[in-house]
Order: sequence, then C-alpha cells, then structure tokens
Amino acid sequence: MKLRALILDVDGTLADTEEAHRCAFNEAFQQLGLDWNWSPPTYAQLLLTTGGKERLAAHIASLPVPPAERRALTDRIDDIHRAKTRNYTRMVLAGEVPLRDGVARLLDDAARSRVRLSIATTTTFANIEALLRTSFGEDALDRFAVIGAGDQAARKKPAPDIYEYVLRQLNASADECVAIEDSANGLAAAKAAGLYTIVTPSYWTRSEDFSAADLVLPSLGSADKPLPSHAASLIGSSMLGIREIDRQLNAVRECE
Ligand code: XBP
Ligand code: MG
Repeated sequence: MKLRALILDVDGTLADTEEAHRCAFNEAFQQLGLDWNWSPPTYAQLLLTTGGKERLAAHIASLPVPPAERRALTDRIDDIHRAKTRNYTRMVLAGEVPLRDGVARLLDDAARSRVRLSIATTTTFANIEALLRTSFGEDALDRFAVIGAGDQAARKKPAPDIYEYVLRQLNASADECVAIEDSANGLAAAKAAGLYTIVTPSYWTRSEDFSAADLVLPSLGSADKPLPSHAASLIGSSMLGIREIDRQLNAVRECE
C-alpha cells in the first residue's frame, strides 16, 4: 500500500495556536463591550467544543441570563467571531504563532517523496491562510492539494465530515492516507473516516485519551529536537518522516 497523502490538522498540530485563539477571543470581548474573560482553565474546558462559533454558543448557553438576553447574545456570535478572527490573524501575521517542531521538515519531506499534502481543520480559512503564508511565504497554499476548513463541513470534529470531504477532493481512499492530529476530537474524526491516525498532543490536549490512535508521539521530532528514545524506538528514528509513516502504515495495512 503506497502512502498517497498526509491529511494534517491545523490548531495544535501545525502550531500550538490555542493560546493565541484564547487571547483573540478575550480581545474581541473587550472590543465589543462584553464583560467576559476566558481564563486558561475555562478555555481548556470550552476547547472540548470544536469551532469558535460553536464555542461561543456553548459559553452563552452556560450564562445565567434571561432568555431574551441569551437570544440577543446568540445573535451577536458571528460579529464576535469576525472580531476574534481579525485579532487572531493579526497575531499570526506578526509572527506570534510559530510552527511546531518538525512540521516544516515533514512538509518538505512529503514534497520530495511526492506525497500530497492536505488539511482538515475546524478553524477558518482566514486563519489557515495567515499561518501558512507567515510560515512558508506567499505561495504556501500551493503546497496543499486540498484544504478542508471550518464551515465546509456540515458537522465539525469529532464528526468525520471534514476528513471525508478532503478524501473526496483528493480522490483517495482512506487506507492510502494518514492523518496527523493533536486532540481527542480530531482523533475521533480521523478514525471515523477510516484513517491511520498519528497524534502529537499539544499543550492543551496532553491529558486527553488517545488510546484509539495508531501512533502517539510527543512531536514530529527534528535535528535540533530529536524524539526522546522511548518515542524514537516506536518508529526506528529520532524524527517522523515519510519513510517512517509509510513503514507504519504498511505494517498495519498488511495485517488487515
Ligand atoms: C481547532 C478548533 C478551532 C480553533 C479556533 O481546530 O476547534 O475552533 O480552536 O478556530 P483544529 P476558529 O481542527 O484545527 O484542531 O475560531 O476559527 O474555529
Ligand atoms: Mg487540532
């Protein structure tokens, strides 16, 4: 079975973005005169709801307010989210959200190995564009055969919709592709789509349950920051590259 494509999650996988998202939300609340402030523990809980707009709705649903006020706040979700996205993209474009370790190396390796790159994320396209262009330059989007983002999926992760959309656009079957994720919601979505799934937990998801993952590594590893020996022993290398992913995928597919 030849590995044909990688399907990469964005938030927490390409970059540890959620602290910037949290600050962007709080800045939007101030800009719009809302007396909300999401602390890290509150945000960690809210992160279990994927999608910024859905997260806002979950927060509003938790507020002890009269129905009329709840409806009025709900009507403002799109405006709040637009302000938050402006704040977030400003932070990303200012270089405040670096890629995670080994991401740039793996993408280069995929290009050399003629393995297509794609994205399956809950976040908005504007956020992806800002992160990719800041990280890889103006033509960064051209490196990806398919980008599946945000509202393109009827149901957000943990539903498989966005992964199924990307597989259709790739015209590839799940058993020829590998997903890379950071969260339990993302893992559930990728597995429900039938994908071999590698998880590199992020700061915000490190205590989640990844028992359904095919492989869990602390990061992708790089020359500067090689994987620790226990993780390296799982893949026979101090860095996860296309060769290692291909080997892992075939070891599983040959047993099926
Ligand atoms: C993580 C999410 C997103 C971000 C916020 O997406 O759930 O909602 O937290 O981005 P990923 P938006 O699938 O990449 O891990 O406010 O644009 O939704
Ligand atoms: Mg993620």
